[in-house]
Amino acid sequence: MSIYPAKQHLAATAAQLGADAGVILVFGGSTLVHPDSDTEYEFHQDSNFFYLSGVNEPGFAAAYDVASRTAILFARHVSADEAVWIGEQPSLRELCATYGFDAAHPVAEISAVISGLRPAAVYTLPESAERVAALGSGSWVLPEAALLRAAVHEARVFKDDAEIAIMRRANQISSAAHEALMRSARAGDAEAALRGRFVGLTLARGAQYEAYGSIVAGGRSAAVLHYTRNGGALADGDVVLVDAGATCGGYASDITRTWPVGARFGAEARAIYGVVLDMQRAVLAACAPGRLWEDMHALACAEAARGLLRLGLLRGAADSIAANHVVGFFMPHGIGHLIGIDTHDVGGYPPGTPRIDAPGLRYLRARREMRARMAFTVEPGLYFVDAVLAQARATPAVAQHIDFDVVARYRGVGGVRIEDNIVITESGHENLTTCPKEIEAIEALRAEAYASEATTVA
Ligand SMILES: [Mn+2]
Repeated sequence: MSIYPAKQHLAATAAQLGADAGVILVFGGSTLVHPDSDTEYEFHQDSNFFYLSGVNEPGFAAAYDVASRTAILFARHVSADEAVWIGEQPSLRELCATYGFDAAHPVAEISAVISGLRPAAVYTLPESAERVAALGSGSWVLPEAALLRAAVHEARVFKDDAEIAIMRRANQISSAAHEALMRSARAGDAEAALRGRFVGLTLARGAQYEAYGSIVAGGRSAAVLHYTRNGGALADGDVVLVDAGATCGGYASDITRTWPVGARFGAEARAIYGVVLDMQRAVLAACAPGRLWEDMHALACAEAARGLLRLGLLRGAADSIAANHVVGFFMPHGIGHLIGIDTHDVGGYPPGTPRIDAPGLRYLRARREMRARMAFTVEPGLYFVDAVLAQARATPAVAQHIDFDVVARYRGVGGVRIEDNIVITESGHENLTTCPKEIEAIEALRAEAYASEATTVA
């Protein structure tokens, strides 16, 4: 595998910082142990540190001398005793080559190496501030840690070619696993078993771990947006919502597909699925540089209103439905979020950007103009959440637009979400997610699941 472009990320961060001198110095994460035990938590690197170093090991630090553009890695000390358990650490020379740094030293030498650079200032992140202050013992100029944090976040928003290639791979691996579930799951399967299959398939193809707790929600459970209990079983006649994505090479994927447990969608599920698919198509067609992310949310709501009016769940004038945020009671989340090293990636609300306080919109995780190299999820959904519908009923301006008798007929659908990951390009966007979402394609895969069952029985 090619070298992670950490040095370019250090330079991009320095550019965002607007400083032409000084040193960036940051510490990575350490291992954590369960209380009163010697069992370690699975190690997850600090995301900002990973971006700046490419190192996915505990106990490291990294520095960048802005003026000379020198990247310096500080390697943890592995004693002979520790090496028995975790293996030998590569030499400093090997670490330099592996991570693309100009120099490497043991962490014990940080203070001497940094002081030797006579830095005008030492920029660090809030998580590292205390340790950096202690190492400088009063002799270093330490600007507010929020400055570097804002610079790293902004640099992370724009993905370079190497990052896009990794994200494409994460999406391919996760998409293939979603497709495998569609072609194999059967009524009676435990939700947890589908999660296990997803994890097994993605790890087998080189993924590191789940990017987030997978959601496998059959029937009414899909009305719980973050249903990670996965404690039920798939029932014939239901749809199942699978929101699962693997992290590969440090980058998350976040994909949702919703499909029938039986071989075909029932009438109500098919109708709602069709509306959600139209919502996603409308948004994807508009994703391009210069467009505002909150306008994508409005576009999805307008398309949803059209579909729900056609089906009779809504009634009245489209402008009044929009003004009263009626669709927010069926899609109580935002249209999508930035994605990268973190599933909900940094930079959605640049400093000073307020949230919009309206149903659905208040959970929008990004408000900014789309620009090339930004990566987003596009995840429209429609849900029948009893508590939210009760709120709608109790709000006359909203209730006037809803036919609750018709809504009751759709309640069993639970919820439908379709989620893809995209990267904005100069002319539009690239969709990184490759698994099927058209109704015919999904039903063809579901038919395979039951065809193989027939074979097994015979
Ligand atoms: Mn998402």
